[in-house]
Amino acid sequence: MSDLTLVMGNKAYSSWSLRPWLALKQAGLAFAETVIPLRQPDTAARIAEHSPSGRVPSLIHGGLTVWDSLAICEYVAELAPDAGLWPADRAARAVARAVSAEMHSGFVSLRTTMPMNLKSDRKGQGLTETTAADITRIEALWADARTRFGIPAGGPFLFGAFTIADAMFAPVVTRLETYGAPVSPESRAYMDAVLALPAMREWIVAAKAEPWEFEP
Ligand SMILES: N[C@@H](CCC(=O)N[C@@H](CS)C(=O)NCC(=O)O)C(=O)O
Repeated sequence: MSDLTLVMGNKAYSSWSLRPWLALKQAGLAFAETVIPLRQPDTAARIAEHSPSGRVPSLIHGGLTVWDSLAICEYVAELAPDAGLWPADRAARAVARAVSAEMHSGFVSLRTTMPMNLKSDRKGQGLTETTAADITRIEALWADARTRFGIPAGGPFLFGAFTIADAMFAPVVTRLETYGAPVSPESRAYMDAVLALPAMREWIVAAKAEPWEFEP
């Protein structure tokens, strides 16, 4: 039995939960899941039992609670130092942290008009002017990381092998897929690499099988 528990929203809609869940999976750490379905009458009360911020995800490790998706990813990287969740090269690692932070604090329009929804196909929806600008920036950021670090390192992800930066952008990948946003062939190849991860497939299959339905 693992002493790690990830308290998370349900998989169809909780984009923030996907990030640390994927980092834990890619690190090969065993963990239990406590799933709290979002937008239910008791959601807030149930989250409050596990997270001081009133938000999920939250990672429970013995007596320690770590809330916030990026802080959890950082903690997972420390728990599994051999998993390479940050690039080994200092410059690559700095840029990986910068793009992760940019994702964590930005792209509000994309989040608003293209909320993560793994239960429906919304091709052609959500592409406002401001969301298109967010996507332009994301594609530029992906291209820069791939050109300077990912391609030279020889892997399909932003910095070559999978890192926390890819975990941070995994919900963006599902959004662009769900809403059918037009992207470059290079972005498409990166998205396909993320979607092909066994852990991503596992998450998406589980999300589609969930009983809870609403329109985020
Ligand atoms: N910055 C936080 C944001 C977490 C967040 O907004 N989580 C949403 C679910 S995806 C939440 O808990 N919402 C509360 C609710 O729906 O009641 C993080 O990175 O973990």
